Amino acid sequence: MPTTKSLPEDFLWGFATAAFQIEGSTDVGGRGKSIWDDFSRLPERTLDGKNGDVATDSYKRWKEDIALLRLYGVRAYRFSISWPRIIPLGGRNDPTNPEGIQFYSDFIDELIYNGIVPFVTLYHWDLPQGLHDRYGGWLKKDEITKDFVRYSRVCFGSFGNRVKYWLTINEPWCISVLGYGRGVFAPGRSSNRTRSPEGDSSTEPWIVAHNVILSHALAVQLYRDEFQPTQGGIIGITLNGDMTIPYDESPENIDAAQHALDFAIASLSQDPIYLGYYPEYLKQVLGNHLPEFTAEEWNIVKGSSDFYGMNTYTTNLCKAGGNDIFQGFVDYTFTRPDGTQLGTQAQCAWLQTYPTGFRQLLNYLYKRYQIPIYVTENGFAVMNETNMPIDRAINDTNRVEYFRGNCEVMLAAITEDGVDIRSYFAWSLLDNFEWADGYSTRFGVTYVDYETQKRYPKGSGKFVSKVR
Ligand code: PNW
Repeated sequence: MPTTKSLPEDFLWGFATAAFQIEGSTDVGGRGKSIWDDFSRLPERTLDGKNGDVATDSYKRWKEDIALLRLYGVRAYRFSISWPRIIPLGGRNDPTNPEGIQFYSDFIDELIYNGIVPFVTLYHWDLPQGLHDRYGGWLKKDEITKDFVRYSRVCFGSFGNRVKYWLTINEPWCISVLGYGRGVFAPGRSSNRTRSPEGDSSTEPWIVAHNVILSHALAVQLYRDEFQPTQGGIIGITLNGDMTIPYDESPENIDAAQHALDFAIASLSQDPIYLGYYPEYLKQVLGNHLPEFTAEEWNIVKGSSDFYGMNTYTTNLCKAGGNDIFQGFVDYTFTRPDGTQLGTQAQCAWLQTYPTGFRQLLNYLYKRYQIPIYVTENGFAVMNETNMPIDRAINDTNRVEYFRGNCEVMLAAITEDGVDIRSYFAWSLLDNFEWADGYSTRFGVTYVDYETQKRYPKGSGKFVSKVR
């Protein structure tokens, strides 16, 4: 078991959430609409047909959430600000909403009062619907970059005297591929016409990724120029990416695992941001569908993150010859050649426990980018937890095993491999609106009874609270 003695003194550990997944109260407090509001209300967009109107009611129960954080004794809390609460229509000339600003200001004060470090994400997928309607949101570079920078300015100006850790954007890959390629996340655009009346999966995801990266980089430039010198915080982006390993020792599958890494991890944002170029394999696959940055833009993009923000959940075995462009034409499986499973299966198909892969990925990223790593998400959804009686659900041994394994290898990566890791945020503080899965998949270390909104700490919450 990791102890206080083994993790660095100032290591930030705690739990993470995102505004749309917990707040509810979508039409309260002057909030504008986000692209997830209507999308989640459409038929068949979420597994259980539910939407984010109530979620875990955290807009109203925020003091309960902070009491939970205190109970777990965390050092830090990662949460996101809802753009449409700050600027209801979203745009650079639209009015700000004092009530929304006050909400987060009070929240931040209360965290600090309780000795909890706020770690704040500016954008966790709840784009103001107004911007999507006005000009197509993330598709329109000249508009979205300016609007995101103005939103960031309002946040740095309002909260930056107290917030010292900023994440611009959560997971460009999910925003672009799931929102504009597969069309399973808002705004649900896709070439698949049974899913979406509009969209072009061959071009839009790459345009969106490009604009997301540029918006991030411009917000960082603003922070560094105008706020960092006096506020003294750090800023970066957080990127999803899971480890990939070859299915077997055949040369084509060894290549496939590297291609998958190039595609899912290095490609869309990591290499551009940390190294200043795109990986060859990505250019090869996307050809002229990959928008290039101008020399001036590259200057802004390269080095635009003070650290590596890492969201990671699992490891995939890779086989050559897949037909899914979003995975770099590589097939993923959890079943080894001998028929055994890589790890314990989670409720979502894409997730199994595999600590060794987490350690490999930490080493791979640190070697490749040579920058401190902040683990900003890592978590597990126990199978069938939703249908269990509460007393069984809170006894979540598979989730405890997941965290035990990953925390052990993380400690080994720090102490034995010399990887510079500065934070660990378990996803998530409490069960919440799991996007397209609705409430049917639970990632929380706290069980939420959605009838009563009562919170019940699970075994995993108690376990992670001892990892420090
Ligand atoms: C992350 N995938 O999303 C998000 O940052 C969280 O908001 C979310 O609740 C959490 O992981 C658990 O899903 C992901 O399909 C969504 O590989 C989908 C994938 C990965 C990450």
